[in-house]
Amino acid sequence: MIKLCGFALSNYYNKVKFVLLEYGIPFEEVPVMTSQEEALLARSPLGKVPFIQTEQGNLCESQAIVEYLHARFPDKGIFPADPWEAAKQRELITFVDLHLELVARDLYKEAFFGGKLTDATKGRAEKLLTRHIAGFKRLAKFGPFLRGENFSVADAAGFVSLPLVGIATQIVYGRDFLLEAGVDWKRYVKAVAERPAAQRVTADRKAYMAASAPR
Ligand SMILES: N[C@@H](CCC(=O)N[C@@H](CS)C(=O)NCC(=O)O)C(=O)O
Repeated sequence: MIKLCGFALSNYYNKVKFVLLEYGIPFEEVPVMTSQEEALLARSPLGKVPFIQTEQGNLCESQAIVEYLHARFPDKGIFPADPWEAAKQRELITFVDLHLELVARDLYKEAFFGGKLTDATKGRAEKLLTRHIAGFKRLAKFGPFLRGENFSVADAAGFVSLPLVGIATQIVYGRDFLLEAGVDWKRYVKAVAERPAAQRVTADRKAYMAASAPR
């Protein structure tokens, strides 16, 4: 059985977990923390999570994992058969993961971990996010899902990462860049949260946070 390694606070871990749950693929969760220790680097070359353990070896990078799951379990329909629709879903995932979340990630040190960012870092992130959010808004349908009326695998990425972009910008700049640009991620997250897979991901994340909170 596939082993999903990481922890329930990680958005990329939760993206893969959401896909596994949503498409009914059996898996086991194995708690692994990020680190730069050789033992982990041998399994996940950057010491990041998530990675999966399969009969053939370890595989990291959430999107590579999702693509592997799609190829290994073709009857689960993670991506649709129509090449255009499948590509549009991949396009959205790239926007969420690369153009939004990865840029907002530079803000997490100050937003979530008590650190301080330089004005240069804040300025760079603001410039990029402003452009990338405008692009994302042109692409995503929010009808209520990213591709329109129907849930798609792109929503696994949107659900776990859009809140981080909104919350991090709100904390660092005092303005939620997504809401400000007219991307109502709160309404979107509510719609996706009706799915049992999303509910499980959220419940496990909350339980993880409660268990690791200082007493
Ligand atoms: N591109 C990677 C990103 C994974 C990632 O950034 N994971 C975070 C946790 S959410 C991590 O492991 N951070 C530790 C580090 O950067 O060393 C993916 O899609 O899986």
